[in-house]
Amino acid sequence: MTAPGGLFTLINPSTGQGFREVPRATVEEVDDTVARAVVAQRAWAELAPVARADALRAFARVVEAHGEELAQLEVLNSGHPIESARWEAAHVAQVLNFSAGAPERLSGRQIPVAGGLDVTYHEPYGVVGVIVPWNFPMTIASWAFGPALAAGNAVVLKPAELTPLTAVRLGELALEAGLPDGLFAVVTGSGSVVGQRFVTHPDVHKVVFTGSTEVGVDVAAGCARMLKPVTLELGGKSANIVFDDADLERAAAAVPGSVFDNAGQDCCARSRLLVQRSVFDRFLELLEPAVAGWRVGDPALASTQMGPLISAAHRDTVSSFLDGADVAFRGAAPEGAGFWFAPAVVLAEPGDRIAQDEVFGPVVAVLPFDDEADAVRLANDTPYGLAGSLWTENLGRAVRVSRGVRSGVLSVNSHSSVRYATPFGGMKASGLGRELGPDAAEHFTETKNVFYAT
Ligand code: TAP
Repeated sequence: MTAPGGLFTLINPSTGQGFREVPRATVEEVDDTVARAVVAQRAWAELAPVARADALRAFARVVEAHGEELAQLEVLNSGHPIESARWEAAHVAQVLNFSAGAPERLSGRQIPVAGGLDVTYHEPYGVVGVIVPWNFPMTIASWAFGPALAAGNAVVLKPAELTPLTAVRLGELALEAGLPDGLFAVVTGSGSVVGQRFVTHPDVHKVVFTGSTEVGVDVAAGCARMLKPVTLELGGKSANIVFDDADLERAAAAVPGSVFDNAGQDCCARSRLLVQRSVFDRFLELLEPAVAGWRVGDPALASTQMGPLISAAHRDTVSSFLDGADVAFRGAAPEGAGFWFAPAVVLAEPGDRIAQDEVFGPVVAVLPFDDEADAVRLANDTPYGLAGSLWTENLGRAVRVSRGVRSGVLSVNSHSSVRYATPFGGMKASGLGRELGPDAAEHFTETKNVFYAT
């Protein structure tokens, strides 16, 4: 295979072996794709809302029919355990089906004014540029392309260079489902070339960026220079708060899933475990067997709960967090080829690097707290504000603490964060704007007000 911008070799994180080459698009190729998207979008926006809804449902059906294929691609390219990857493929179809309800519900308003009729319309932006990271390649992409298409936009999607395969396949499946050529295009390549071109291209009218806070700030600054709206889904350092009145057995059993899921490469990972001092030792006793029982290994096996990290370089970064750390105990991981890393539970102080910075790996920092006010103070004591959990049997406390923690997504006696029907996004350095939920499609429109004199 040859490509004007060169090729990038994909590595299977379970084996460390290269298995495929993918083109790196040039700026000229991005520009050609955007030009086709501009044409496709005009026709798409003129379709009857019910026709856009039908087209998205057809896309959902094709994704469903290819769910196993998409899941297997994610196992190969990203090292996700097969059961997680199956959930992810099904979730993409659910997001499309949910988004298909939007075109016929994006109604404007009729506002009473003197001398005529005043009406608001939800107009699509035009072409939306979507930049996604490598940790959940297909689900995160769908949170943007589903509602953006529903609202009448075209989408150009840039997957992370490390994990483009499911995005590329989704682009092909959109065509198989009958979506017009150019309406949903996937461009592989680097962030500094393809992603940046989305930021600077005058015909890309909105950018959705999911990734690190550092790059997100640059993308937002570039968009500001173009007066281009941007949605940012960024990093996290979420707290999992366990009060002494909680069901401790249940809370401890849930910890591994809350932070080691996807090998901790999850923006919502509850990577700070805050435990009330009166039950601190007891809780760690309950946690140790739960961590030891967390099954790390071959992602192709249905019994596997955690696969490898994404790359050798990322494993080095994660590993550096354990240098000099007070490791309480660790789980198991395979030896040999592949970017394996045994889950780790670390005792930490609030100011420690491991208690402040996003690790993006299967490492949890445990800290004691004294009372409710202390728990809220500690939970808010990082620049981030994406997700979090609290475990308590006291309803009043659940209400007070969930209102006090500055995070976009919280769960009580649970560590779930994502549902296609509910809003998702971060506060503080974790982002700007919301995805998913009842208003998702509206976020891909701008309001036009028209006064008809009578
Ligand atoms: P980044 O390095 O920020 O990369 C994210 C995406 O941005 C990739 O597609 C990357 O392309 C692209 N990119 C890099 N530099 C760019 C630039 N100058 N202009 C435009 N695009 C650029 O993040 P990552 O390491 O892939 O992902 C991990 C981070 O994402 C973590 O901080 C995590 O918390 C965050 N994350 C947040 C969420 C939500 S929903 N809040 C979800 C998942 C992940 P290439 O890498 O291909 O060059």
